[in-house]
Amino acid sequence: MIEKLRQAVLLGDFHAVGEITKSALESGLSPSDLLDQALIPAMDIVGSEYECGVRFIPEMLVSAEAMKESMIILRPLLSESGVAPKGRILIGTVEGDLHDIGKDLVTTMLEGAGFEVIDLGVEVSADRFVEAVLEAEPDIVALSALLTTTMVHMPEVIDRLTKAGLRSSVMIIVGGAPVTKVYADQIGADGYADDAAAAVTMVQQLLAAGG
Ligand code: B1M
Repeated sequence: MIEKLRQAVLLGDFHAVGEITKSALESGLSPSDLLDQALIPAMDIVGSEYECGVRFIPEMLVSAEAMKESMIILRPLLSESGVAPKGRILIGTVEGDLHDIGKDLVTTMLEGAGFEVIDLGVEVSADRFVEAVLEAEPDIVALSALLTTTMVHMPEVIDRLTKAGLRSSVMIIVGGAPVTKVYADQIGADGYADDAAAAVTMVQQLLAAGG
């Protein structure tokens, strides 16, 4: 079942992805089994094939859309919680970057852990983050970037928040494939997480430490 799902994502077969996801859940596999063993590994293969020149952007997009078909089914299961919000998180993918699957996964896991999440979407400018912080007064701002060329917008957001006098009222966490703990420290972020589960732990730790 796992292998079938991985193959269906690789082929970008939307219909099969939906059907296999449902059957796999019925057969007792958990949403995180499907995510960790089929969906994320499939996207890693897609990325490697793109890098090697055997896959092109439209094919990469078709696989991403197929993965989303599965996520539509998995998301409510991953975010089942029923607990009162433990804090408010503002999340977005930074300017120039339209990758949203990882950000959406972080959002889902945070919601599942009982946080209220306001998702600003993709290609979010530093100014938009500042505006949204003023409007929503979140506890934490979460920045995602998937490109080495867009992660440079993370310090820009931090800088803009500082200039707007808002830096001390929010904590900032960063993540995404090219982002590292060293980079997070360099740019003055409060936290870094390398996957969605770690993002939940990081948010919990920061809120516990910050009171
Ligand atoms: Co893009 N792409 N892409 N792409 N793409 C990558 C990222 C790439 C690594 C592929 C490769 O070359 N091997 C490469 C980046 C190289 C680099 O900069 N280092 C790349 C490139 C080059 C590009 C374009 C520039 C291609 C081009 O046009 N020439 C272009 C850029 C467009 C743009 O953004 N302006 C582009 C376009 C696209 C598509 C539109 C076709 C599509 C995105 C569709 C979508 O998101 N709606 C796409 C895809 C699908 C990928 C790969 C194949 C898969 C990304 C993904 O969804 N992974 C990717 C290769 C790869 O990652 N294996 C690739 C699954 C997802 C669950 O993982 O997003 O890493 P990820 O999220 C993880 C963690 O990173 C972390 O938790 C998540 C869950 O565990 N995380 C956080 C993410 N955000 C976090 C925030 C946190 C904490 C953790 O706290 C705030």
